[in-house]
Amino acid sequence: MLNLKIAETFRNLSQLFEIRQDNPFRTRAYERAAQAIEGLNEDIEIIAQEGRLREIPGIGEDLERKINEFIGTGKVRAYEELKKSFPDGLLELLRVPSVGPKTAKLLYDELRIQNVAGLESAIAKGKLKGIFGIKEKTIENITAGISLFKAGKERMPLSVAWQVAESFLKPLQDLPGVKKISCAGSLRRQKETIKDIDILIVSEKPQKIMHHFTSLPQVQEVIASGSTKSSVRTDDGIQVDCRVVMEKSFGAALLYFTGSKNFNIKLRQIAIRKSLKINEYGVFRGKAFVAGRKEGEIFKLLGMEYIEPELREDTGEIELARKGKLPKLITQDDLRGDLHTHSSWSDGNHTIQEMAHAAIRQGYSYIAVTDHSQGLTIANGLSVKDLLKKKREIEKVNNTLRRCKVLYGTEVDIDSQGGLDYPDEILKEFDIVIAAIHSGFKQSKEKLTHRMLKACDNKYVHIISHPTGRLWGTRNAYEIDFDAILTQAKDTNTALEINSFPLRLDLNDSHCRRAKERGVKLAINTDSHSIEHLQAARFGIAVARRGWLTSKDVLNTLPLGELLKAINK
Ligand code: DGT
Ligand code: CA
Repeated sequence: MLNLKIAETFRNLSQLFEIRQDNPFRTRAYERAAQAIEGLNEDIEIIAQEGRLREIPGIGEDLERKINEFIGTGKVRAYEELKKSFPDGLLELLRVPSVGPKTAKLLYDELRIQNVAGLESAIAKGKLKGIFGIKEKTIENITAGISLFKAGKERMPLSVAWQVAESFLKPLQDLPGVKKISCAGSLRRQKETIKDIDILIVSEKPQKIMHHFTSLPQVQEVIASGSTKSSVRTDDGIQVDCRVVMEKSFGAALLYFTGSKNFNIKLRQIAIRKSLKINEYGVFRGKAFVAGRKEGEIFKLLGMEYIEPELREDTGEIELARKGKLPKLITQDDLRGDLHTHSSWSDGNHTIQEMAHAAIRQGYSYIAVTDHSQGLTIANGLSVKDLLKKKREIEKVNNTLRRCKVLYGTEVDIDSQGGLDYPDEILKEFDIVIAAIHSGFKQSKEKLTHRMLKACDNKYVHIISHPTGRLWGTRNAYEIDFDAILTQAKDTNTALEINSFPLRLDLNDSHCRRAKERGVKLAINTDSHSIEHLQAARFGIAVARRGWLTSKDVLNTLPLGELLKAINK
């Protein structure tokens, strides 16, 4: 899929324009196009083939031509030309959080810093100190940004890993001779970040499969190629390992290569106690093969229930499986609606009606359109006057719908003191209110916690959205006293959100588990700014499953009537 590459090209163009102090409208248009393309859940080449590029928000004639040029030639000439007038490492430098185009230009003009390595060494030598426009705090932020940047290079987010994995799984599964195919490793466990991708195949013609695998067009480098195992690197630098196994060993191999390592070790110890030996080929008693075809038969032989991949971390699941007491994990089919989305009333790309129809296609029976509140002008927050108009539009749309209801909602901003951006008499008019912090992330832990506790305390607030503010590769979670928040959420009947947006995934799996233990409800929302984003619910579901959640722990698995009752208790 070229989606991410095209988005990256447009983002780079936008940033180079900004450094050059080009027309700000053009600069923003490229950034907006990059965001829209990143958010697509469809292969952009297919959209182009079907002549639908202009339907992507922000794509006009010029960008349509550039996308087609990239699909045809692998490049955008205007970008290649522009790049030549800047040092090579400059774009890498711009990937560092806290280094925007202005800082990058300053660093280059003053110190001739051209890449991340140069920046690191300049900071170490104290060279940034005293440069006009760079404060002590800026240096601290850049230093933290460098470590985020480096961590982001080592592991990719789950959503990116799935895109890459699918670009391998799809062509391979259709090959004659492929009997079974599955991903394994951290991807199958749906961890939030993935180092490399593991694929397992059952086939009687391993060499043919290996040949196809290593010859796929996205493969840039073959790291190792054997008769049943090969490793390649894609043009994005991502490693993919593929193994072909025999059908009778498929379950054992899947179990072994899914891991986690700690889980495997514990399982092996249990096997030994039962005088069994377990490895990637099967389960053996002495030399006799006793099981291996399916994971299920191996778990049974070890005296335990089937353990879902997301639980396999050796954090208590094995013990529960032996007692037959594992939780029945939530699935995507359990979701009945989305409680956090944006429409074109604030900063979303689609109308309320379009969002509602997308929700119906997703099989939902409700969707809350929770546009931003008035103070968030950067996201086109709604004034009180606009709210009335929006409410009327929702009523109109609801009159045309039978199977789905649009809920009148807001994502109200929590201000720097914990106050809310609409007064209570406005808040009480909404069907659903979610509250979130959008600024002042650098406040102390006490202050941030206080803001959130205060927001929970407002009786009109139903959900706290993206509670830790983490943005993958860009911003670490801010510090909060999560235990205090759980107590307050429980006392005030406030739910906490799992924001499924791929670069947030906030709360994370361990937060979910703690919330569940304390009886705090969660809501799995997408924060959609476009109809395509609704499908990101699968990533929130992944977090919820890793956090041991069942459908009972999640608010938006309830039918509408029960949901409204539950939030207004
Ligand atoms: P990653 O790639 O860092 O995101 O995480 P994984 O879990 O995919 O790790 P990876 O790719 O190194 O290995 C895949 C699975 O293979 C791992 O989850 C468990 C199994 N495995 C790897 N090395 C060992 C080992 O030394 N001992 C045992 N028992 N299992 C291992
Ligand atoms: Ca792996």
